Amino acid sequence: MAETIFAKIIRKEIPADIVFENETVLAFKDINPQAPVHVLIIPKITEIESAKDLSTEKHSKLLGELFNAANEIAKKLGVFESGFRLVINSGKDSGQEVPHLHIHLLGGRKLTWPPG
Ligand code: IU
Repeated sequence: MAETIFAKIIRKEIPADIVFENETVLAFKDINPQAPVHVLIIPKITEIESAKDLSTEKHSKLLGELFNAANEIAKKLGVFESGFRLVINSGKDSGQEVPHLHIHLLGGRKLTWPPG
């Protein structure tokens, strides 16, 4: 699998505005924010390209950690009570650009539905 820019961000080879980090998860502000709060939450392991690669056997713990991180970040950035949206694009039709699993956390304004 080709290395993505997110692998370089994980290794701190290129800068990012990091808002959360632990042993397994990294989260940083999206460079092209679509809402006042727009953070990408990613696993530090690089082999999961998208949601379709997730399995209960291999990734249950990691998924719990990603969603725990999302809640912590929402609290830290002040959108936990007002509400926020978590989005995972998976594959071509979704518009996924970076083949490294990432959860978008969006908030800080009234979000419309359905998304485009
Ligand atoms: P997508 O779900 O793969 O479409 O989302 C990729 C996101 O990564 C997108 O919102 C970009 O703005 C964002 N991003 C980034 O924050 N930093 C980068 O260096 C690159 C993309 I490349």
